[in-house]
Amino acid sequence: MSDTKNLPITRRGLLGATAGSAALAGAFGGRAMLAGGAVTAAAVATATSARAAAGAEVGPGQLDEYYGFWSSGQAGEMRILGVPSMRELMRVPVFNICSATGWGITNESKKILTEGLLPKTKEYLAANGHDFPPNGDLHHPHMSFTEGTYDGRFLFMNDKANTRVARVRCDVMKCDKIIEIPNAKAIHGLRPQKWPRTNYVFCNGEDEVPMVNDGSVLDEPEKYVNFYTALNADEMTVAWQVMVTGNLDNTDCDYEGKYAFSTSYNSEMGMTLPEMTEADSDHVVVFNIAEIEKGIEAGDFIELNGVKVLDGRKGQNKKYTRYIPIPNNPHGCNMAPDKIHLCIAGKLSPTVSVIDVRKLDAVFNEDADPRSVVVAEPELGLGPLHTAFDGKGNCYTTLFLDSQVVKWNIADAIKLYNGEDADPIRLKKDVHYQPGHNSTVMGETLEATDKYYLTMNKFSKDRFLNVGPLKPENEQLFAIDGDDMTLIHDGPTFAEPHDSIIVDPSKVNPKSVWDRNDPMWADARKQAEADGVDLDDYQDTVIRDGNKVRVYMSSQAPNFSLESFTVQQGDEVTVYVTNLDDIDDLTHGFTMGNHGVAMEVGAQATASVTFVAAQPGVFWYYCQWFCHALHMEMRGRMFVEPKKA
Ligand code: K7E
Ligand code: CUA
Ligand code: CA
Repeated sequence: MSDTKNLPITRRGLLGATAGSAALAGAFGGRAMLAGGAVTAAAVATATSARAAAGAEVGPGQLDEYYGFWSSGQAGEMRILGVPSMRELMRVPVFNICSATGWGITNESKKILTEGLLPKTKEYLAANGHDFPPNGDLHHPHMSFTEGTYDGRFLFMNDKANTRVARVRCDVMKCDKIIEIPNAKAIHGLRPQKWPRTNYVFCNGEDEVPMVNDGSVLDEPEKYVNFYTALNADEMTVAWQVMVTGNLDNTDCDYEGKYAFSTSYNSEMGMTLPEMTEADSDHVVVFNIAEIEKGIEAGDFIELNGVKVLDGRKGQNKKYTRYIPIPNNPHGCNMAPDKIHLCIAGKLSPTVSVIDVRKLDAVFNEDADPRSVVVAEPELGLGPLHTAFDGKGNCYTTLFLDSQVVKWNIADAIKLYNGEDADPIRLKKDVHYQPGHNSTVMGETLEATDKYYLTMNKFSKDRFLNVGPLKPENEQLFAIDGDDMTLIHDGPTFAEPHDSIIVDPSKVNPKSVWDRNDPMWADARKQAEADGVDLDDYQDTVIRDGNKVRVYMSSQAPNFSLESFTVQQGDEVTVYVTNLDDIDDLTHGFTMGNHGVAMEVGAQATASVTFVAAQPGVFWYYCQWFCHALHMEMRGRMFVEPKKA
C-alpha cells in the first residue's frame, strides 16, 4: 500500500524489519532481530508460513514452477535455479574452468574457448601461459526470443572482463560458442532482439578505447570512441558495429524490431571519476536498426578488424543514432511488456526516465527534440538501478542506496509528469541490502506476470553466519500479492550474480540423454573414423601415430572397456571416452591421476582430453562421477614406459 512510503521510521532504526510497518515485520519481514543479532525461532517459523500462505512451498521431490537462469559475475558460469524454491539445480561453466565437468580441460571445451578469440588476444594470452582467458565476468544471461517471448533455443551472455559473448544451447544446457568482440572493450549490457526473432544479439562495449588501439594513441581522450555491436545470433559472428559517443552501459530493444537502446553514464568521455560525473546529463543512445542495415547495404561503413563499422557518433546527423538526454549517470535499460515504454534508471538521479518508443520515429524523421520522447520521470528514491515488470502496467525498480525496491505505476507516472495529481508509487519494501538487478517471472517478455519478484542484493552484511571478510551476496524472493508482496526466500549466493531471468518450463525442454550425433564431439568422430574406430560401439583401441597416442575407450557402468593402456614417456596422449550407457542420469567421468585431467562423460556422450605423459610409471585413472555400487572399482592404469635412451 502506498501509505508505507516515506514513513518517518528509518530502516536503520529497524534493522531487518520491513520499513513499511514494524508490526508487519513479525508476519512477513522474514527476520526479526534480537539486540545481539540472533534470528528468533518465531521469525524462521513466520518465513516458512509466509511461503506456505503464498502457495509457494515446494516440498521434497516436488518440481519448481519456474526455471531461473542466473549469471554468476566473476565466477564466470551460468547457474540454473528452481523458482520459487531457489534451489540451485545446475551450474553451467562458460567463461570459467570447471573441475567437475572438465570445461577448459577437455578438447571439446577448449575448442569452444579458443576458436572465437582474436589472433592478437591469443598472443598476449600465450605470453601469460594461457590458451584462453581463465576468468570471465558474466553479468547478463538472456534467452533467445521469437515474437516477443522466449523460444527456448539459446541463452546468450556477456563477459565484461575479456570482451566476449557466449551462447548456451538450451537442449543440453552446455555452452557451444564463445566469441571475442573486435574493436569494443568490456562487453557489458547484452540483450537478444525480441522481434520478429533473435536475429541479433545487441552488446554494449563499456570501456571506450582509441579507434585503432595499437599504442599509437594513449592519453588523448578526444581520440577515444566506443562500439555498439550486433551479433548474428545464429552464426555467432559480428553482423555490424556502430561507433558512438560516450560509453555504453546497459542495453535493451523494443518489441517491434525497430530500435535498440543503450544507456551511457559517461557522455563526457571522461577517464576519471570526477570527469565521468561532470556533466548535468548523460544520454541514451537509440539505434535505428533498419537505417543501420541500409547503411551497410549502401557501403557507408569502414572496415575495422574485419567488422563493418558505421559512424553513429553525436553530431554525425545520420539516421543511425539519436542521443536522448537523461539525468546524470543512468544505468538500467528495461523495455516494458506494454511494447511502449522504455525505463531508464537514473542511478545518480533519483528518477526513472520513461521513454515512449512510439515517439522515436519523429526524432529520426522530423528531427523532433530528442527529449520529447520522455513521457514521465518519477522520483522514486535513491540509486535506481534496474526495473522489472509485472505485465499489468507496474514496474519494480531497485533502489541501491535506499536498500529498497519501489513498485510504481507507469500510467500514474505519466499523469504526474503531465501535471495531474497522481502518485505513481504503490509500495516500497526494504531489501537486504543494496539491490542491483531484479526479475519477475517472464518479466522481459510479452508474457510478463505478477507472480514472484526477485531482488539480487549486493551485500548480505549481518544476514548470515559470518564466513570471514568476504561475505556472500544475498537474494530475496517475494510472492507478489496484489499491491503487497511477501518475502518467501532469503539466501546467500556466491560471487556475484548480477542478472537473472525467470522462465516458464513450457519454454524449455532439455534432453536427458545426449544424441550420439551431437556436434559437440564432431572432431572426435572425424578422428575416430580416420582411425577406423566406431564411436558408437564398444571401443578398446590404442592408436600410435608418431609420438601421438590416441586411446579410445567406452564406458558402461561399472567398467571402462580398457583396464589399462601403455604409452611411452613424452607421448602426447588423447583419451576419448564414450559413455555407452543410455539411461537417464547415468554420467561417468574420466580422471587421470596427477595429470590435471578430469571430465564429465554424460549418457551417450563422447568426451576427449589431451595431455603429455611426461613421467614414467603407473598412473591410475578412475570414473569421477558416482555411477554404480562398483563406481569406486571403475578404474584402470596407464603404464608410461621410460624413454628409451
Ligand atoms: Cu547493474 Cu553489470 Cu547489469 Cu550488475 S549491471 S547490477
Ligand atoms: Cu562410472 Cu562412476
Ligand atoms: Ca556522466
